[in-house]
Amino acid sequence: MSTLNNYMYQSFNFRGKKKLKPFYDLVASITAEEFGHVELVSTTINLLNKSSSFTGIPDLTPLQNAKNMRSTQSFIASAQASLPVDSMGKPWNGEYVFSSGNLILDLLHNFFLECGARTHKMRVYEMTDHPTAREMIGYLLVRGGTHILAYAKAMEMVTGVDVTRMLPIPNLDNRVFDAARKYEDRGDGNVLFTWNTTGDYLGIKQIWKGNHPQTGDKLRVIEGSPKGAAMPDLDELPEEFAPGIGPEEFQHIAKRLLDKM
Ligand code: MN3
Repeated sequence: MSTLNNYMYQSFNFRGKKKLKPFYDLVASITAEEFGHVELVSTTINLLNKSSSFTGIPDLTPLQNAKNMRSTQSFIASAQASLPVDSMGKPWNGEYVFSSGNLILDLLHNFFLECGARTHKMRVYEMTDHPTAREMIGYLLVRGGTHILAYAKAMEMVTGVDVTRMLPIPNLDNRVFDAARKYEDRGDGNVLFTWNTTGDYLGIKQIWKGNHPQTGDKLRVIEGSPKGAAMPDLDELPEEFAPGIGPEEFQHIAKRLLDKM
């Protein structure tokens, strides 16, 4: 949420888009990627909550497990789904957006934000061996790594300071993580996308070039978006009244019980 909204407002507010096109293109195209990442995390949360309840009439207490869940609110205010809150339920808010209008300061902030996000991902990875969670974290570790490098290279272009010498933060290679290794081997860590096929945002080629400072691999810009994968069709949850249209099974059970009364 923070990377998406920070880059989104910075791109909307960007001054000197023509003169500083590579930097505008970088912030704008990474915004597009972050939108996809929020959806990926949201989908993962929905999948992880699977089987925390059962389908049954209210008197059977089908949501009984929710009482002892960390985010009980997710079972009350939503149907066991994602909400823009942290792991303790504290809501995300607009104060987390930094859009100073100063390009170096914004790039520095974005670099910090991505390094912080990388730290959080690594810690959450250490908390769970759930394959769905790990798959998501492994993939995002690799993609987040490209964003860290992209902002480091952008800062180097503006200031001459070789920020890439600080990397990786934290100092641990992505290949240590089982779930990240295949994405590294596939070369996902060397690619930036334009998320567009009309020739816009190709200015990122002026920043994303040369070789990866850790692997030596050639950095590539791909015009367009990554291939993606099929979206899971999330099951209906009659016990949460979701989606609430045509939960046949639930209606039948309830009707049978009422008929008996
Ligand atoms: Mn990112």
